Amino acid sequence: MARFVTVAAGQLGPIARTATRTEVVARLMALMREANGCGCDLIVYPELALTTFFPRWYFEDQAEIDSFFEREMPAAETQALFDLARELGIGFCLGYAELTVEAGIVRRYNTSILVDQSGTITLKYRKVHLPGHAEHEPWRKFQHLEKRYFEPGSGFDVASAFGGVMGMAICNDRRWSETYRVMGLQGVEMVMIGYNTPVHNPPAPEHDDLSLFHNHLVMQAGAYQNGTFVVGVAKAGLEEGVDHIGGSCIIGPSGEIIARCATKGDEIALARCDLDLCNSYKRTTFNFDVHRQPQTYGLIVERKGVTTMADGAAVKRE
Ligand code: CDV
Repeated sequence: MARFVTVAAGQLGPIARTATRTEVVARLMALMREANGCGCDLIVYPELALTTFFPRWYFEDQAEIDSFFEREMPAAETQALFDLARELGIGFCLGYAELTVEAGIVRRYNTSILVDQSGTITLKYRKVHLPGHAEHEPWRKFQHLEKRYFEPGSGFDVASAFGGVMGMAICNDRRWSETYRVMGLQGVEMVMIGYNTPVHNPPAPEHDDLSLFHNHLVMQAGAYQNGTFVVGVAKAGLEEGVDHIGGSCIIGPSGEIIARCATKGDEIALARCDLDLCNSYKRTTFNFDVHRQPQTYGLIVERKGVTTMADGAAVKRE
């Protein structure tokens, strides 16, 4: 029996700093209703989908920083989204800033959850690759303080849900081949990735014109090389003076984009994904059991940065 998942990329346009959770959740619910009306089983929302992208600002007041975080999921303002999902029988993937207390220590993560059609959280993922910087860098047009406001998560788990093997990653994770391969080794069939990507890259403005190209390049490569669907979903448009790419899309295991958003506002793009299409890639070109040579890949986990050989001696590249 074929395993179809009809999935929507639930792209958001900008969220103002003054927007309340209730206002944002109303927008998420409108997209959910639209996706449900189109027969979707699942809708994927962006990274940090409940607030503006706050790491663009340097804050000193911890209470102000914490105002962007969720202490509970669902909480009073987000309960309505869970209720609607249960009522409609649709699942969702949602990114948010998570504040939790572990053994008496406050932890802050950039998190995504996968919620099934009964409104139950089936998988939680905490962003591993946190981009940007930890200190205030006033020379930038805007900050990217994820390394200050979050700590990294610890793994790329997958879950059996929606009739397949589902995984998540968040924004910068999508640029790292390790992200997809760790899930590929667990048989992932659909990777859901929310993102907030400014068009302008302050340390490398020469990349600005390539932002959309790089967005699709990495997700299409990750999909093909692991025989999986990838759903990439933007918070797009001009948010608090910073322009963010759109380009939300659904990619098949062939690496081809099979659906994509056309605007930089609230919009869904959807595809009926036959998860069994993954098998053709997983059993042939990317049959890991047959073709991988893990005994030659040791450096990938042993070494973090680049060491080059200069004059026969190992030299660490700064
Ligand atoms: N939210 C992100 O992780 N954004 C990064 C930017 C800073 C480059 C990204 O990889 O899209």
